[in-house]
Amino acid sequence: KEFVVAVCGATGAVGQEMLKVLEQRDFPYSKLIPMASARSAGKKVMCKGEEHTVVEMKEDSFEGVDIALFSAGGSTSEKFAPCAAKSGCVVVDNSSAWRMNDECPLVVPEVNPHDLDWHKGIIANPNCSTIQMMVALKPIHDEARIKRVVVSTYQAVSGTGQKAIEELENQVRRLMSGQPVVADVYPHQIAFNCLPQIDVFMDNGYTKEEMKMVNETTKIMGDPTIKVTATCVRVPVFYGHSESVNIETEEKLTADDVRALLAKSPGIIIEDYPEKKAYPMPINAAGEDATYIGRIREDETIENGLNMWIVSDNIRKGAALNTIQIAETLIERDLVRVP
Ligand code: A2P
Ligand code: 11C
Repeated sequence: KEFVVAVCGATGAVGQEMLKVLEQRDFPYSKLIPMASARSAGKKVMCKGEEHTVVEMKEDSFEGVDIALFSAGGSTSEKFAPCAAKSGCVVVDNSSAWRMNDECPLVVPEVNPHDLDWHKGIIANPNCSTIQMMVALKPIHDEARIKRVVVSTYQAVSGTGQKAIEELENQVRRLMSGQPVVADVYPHQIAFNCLPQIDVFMDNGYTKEEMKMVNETTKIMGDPTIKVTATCVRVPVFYGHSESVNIETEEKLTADDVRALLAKSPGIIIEDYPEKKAYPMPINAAGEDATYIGRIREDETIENGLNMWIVSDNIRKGAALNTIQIAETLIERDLVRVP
């Protein structure tokens, strides 16, 4: 069977990557409808060698659409996803709007595909930094029960969207030619800098991005007892989020145990050869599908502790690819319908 598929936010950083992933995986659509704001109506996008015209997303745009892949920002999803679901279209939403809603499964297909079984029309795609950490942590949790996670992230500007990619490019160019820089998307210069703020600050002193990692982890793992604390940092990298993760487990796992376990787990490539100076780096993960894991070590300061370094392309596994893998899993499980 083939499906009518809408890509909502088709002109954005993630939407453009969704079109690439649909093509690369030969996703079974009979019709593709790229949607964006009125600003982009009439623009052309390509998929599977065919040109498609972008249409303005409106409340009645979803009649006859089977699957809508949303990446057009939180407020747009809040407004349009319910309209889509009401007209019988299954929404896979990449924004943060629906993630913690009890009616919406929050899914990483390698981790909790079974949660798709109870969807009611809107399925949420987790935050990019959460997704790659889940791919790495799930096999360890199943084997040794994770008690606590301490994570620090090094996140690429593409996570913010197309305008932020351009801002880093422009700032680098201006600085290299001795001109003053303008910060518009970010509160400070991002070129040659690190910003320990991603998204807005909350009352508890953490940022919203940090709290997404905390809250989304327990929902995806289906285990409220896992404790997570996070520090999220924006770095001047275009594509690929990196994470330093410290894990405390109930049972003992050696570094060799973890390497063997993760090497046979889905979606993971181990790159851990210190003698060859080989470890995951965003420049190598960019454009790839896997989550790369290296620097696996036992934490010598506690009884059952591990350290590792996790890198993945935030636009692919962190967004477009995971969204499309969710849609593929819906098809496999015969769940492309709104109950
Ligand atoms: P547009 O290009 O017409 O503004 P990014 O995350 O890279 O900034 O991309 C955001 C995506 O979401 C773009 O495709 C953008 O379309 C789309 N978008 C933003 N606001 C709306 C809206 N109100 N209705 C439909 N699409 C929207
Ligand atoms: C970033 N993780 O890198 C964010 C982008 O909740 O979907 C994704 C924001 C979200 O800036």
